[in-house]
Amino acid sequence: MTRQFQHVIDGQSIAPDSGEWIDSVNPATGEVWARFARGNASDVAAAVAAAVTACGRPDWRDDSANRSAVLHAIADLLDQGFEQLIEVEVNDNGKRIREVRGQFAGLGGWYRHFAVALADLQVEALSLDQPGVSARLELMPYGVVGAITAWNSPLMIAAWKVAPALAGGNAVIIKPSEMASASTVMFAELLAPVVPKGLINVITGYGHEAGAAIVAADDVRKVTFTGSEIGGSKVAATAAEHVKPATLELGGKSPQIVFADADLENTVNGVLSGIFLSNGQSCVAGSRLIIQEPIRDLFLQRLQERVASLRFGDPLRDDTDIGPIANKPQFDKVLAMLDRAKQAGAKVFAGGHAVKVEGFENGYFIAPTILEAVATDSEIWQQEVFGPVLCVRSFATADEAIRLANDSNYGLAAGVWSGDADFASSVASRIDAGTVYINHYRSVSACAPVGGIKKSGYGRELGPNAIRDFMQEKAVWHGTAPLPNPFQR
Ligand code: TXE
Repeated sequence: MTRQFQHVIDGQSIAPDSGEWIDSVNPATGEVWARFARGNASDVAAAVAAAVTACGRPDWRDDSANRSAVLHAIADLLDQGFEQLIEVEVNDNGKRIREVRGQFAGLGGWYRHFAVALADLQVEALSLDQPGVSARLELMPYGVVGAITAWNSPLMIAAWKVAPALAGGNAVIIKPSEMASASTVMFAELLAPVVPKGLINVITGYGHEAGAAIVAADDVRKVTFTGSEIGGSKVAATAAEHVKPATLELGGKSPQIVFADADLENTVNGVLSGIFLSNGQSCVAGSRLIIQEPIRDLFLQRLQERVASLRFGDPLRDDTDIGPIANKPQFDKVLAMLDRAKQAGAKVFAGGHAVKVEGFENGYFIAPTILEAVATDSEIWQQEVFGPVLCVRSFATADEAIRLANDSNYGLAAGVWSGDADFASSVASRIDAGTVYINHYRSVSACAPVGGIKKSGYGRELGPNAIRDFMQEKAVWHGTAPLPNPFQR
């Protein structure tokens, strides 16, 4: 039976004003399993009105102890209730249940971190360079924040935006992807008993309709976006037109630089998890393997062996290694890029094609793919695939490796693998990316900023400034000496 997911506005489940719905296809079966409300400007206006009221209440805006208590309550409820969100997420985007369970078991932790961190938001005295005055720095919330998220990890991406935004005294309107909205709607409904009405609203629908209406709404004072480069640039343009800041977390083509002295098995594990977890549908996917010539053949052989042993299957089963690609447009996009790469002469070491899985014949499965790009200006080497595709090039010297790594329009993440920690550290300093991992990959922490440079976007999420990024500074001046007559002759 098709399940139905409505908007969540002012703590209530609300049907779409348009009366229209968007089908969601289960990517393992190819069948419609749910439908989402098709949001429009009228739905957005209702959510904005609720959010304005909610974040204007003094017990929210001015009471950090209350905000902390609400965030703790959200964290507790997620710790107790996350299991009930897992299956809808797997049905929606095909992510393996083990990965979804791992992400959801950690959801409460993001909210708990910011429940504690907001205690650091103290009013600061400013030391001025003038006599007769003193001043202090206050932080004030923006008010209503629009949080636009993608289909690959909807609730983790939402947590990175919602938790610090609430900690800073804002209210949020989340617009999940039209490809995978179910878990976000259920998340808001689950939290309704502990979140004051109107602080967390969810409007589902298309980006150009519901998403664009959120960005354009006058009372939405800041936007935070995760998604494609095209979507991000449209959001930024609309935000600029309406004079509001936007933070953009876009794609990547992250390099993994492997030096000949790296620990072989550890590095193989890191490279495999970097590209093939979540089928490569991760913004930090380590999709370019830049490997030193002496170990190239052995390393590729180890990767091929490991990839050959992976089991395709039902993403709801714990023993499945490879589930489907998240949706049909993404499946078609990945296969088209693979076809073009092969036509351009790429040498395929593993995969490179769709896979029929018994019992899931209409599912969107693609074999984990390893290929050697012929040219550094080829599409497959330069463009984000957002799929299970690892491109390989070899190098002789560290300078060459760094040049290859930095020859990209993106700059989100990178990995450096070497047995010499000091050397690896010096290489890391020369990589153009928002995050560089040494002999490690993929970890995220509320304490470390995440974000990109170049076409990977701008602004950061998480890290020590996460709450401040959802607040604005106010300088409050006090005169402490009598003022002279300004027109005294
Ligand atoms: O992204 P979109 P899609 C990349 C990946 C993928 C491609 C397309 O390469 O192949 O993006 O994915 C909303 N105003 N990433 O189509 O369209 C949209 O409704 C306001 C990288 O999903 O950018 C959704 O909620 N909102 C990535 C969100 O933006 C708009 C994660 C993302 O959708 C909008 C996902 C508009 N004009 C895809 N247009 C990552 N960095 O992790 C779209 N949206």
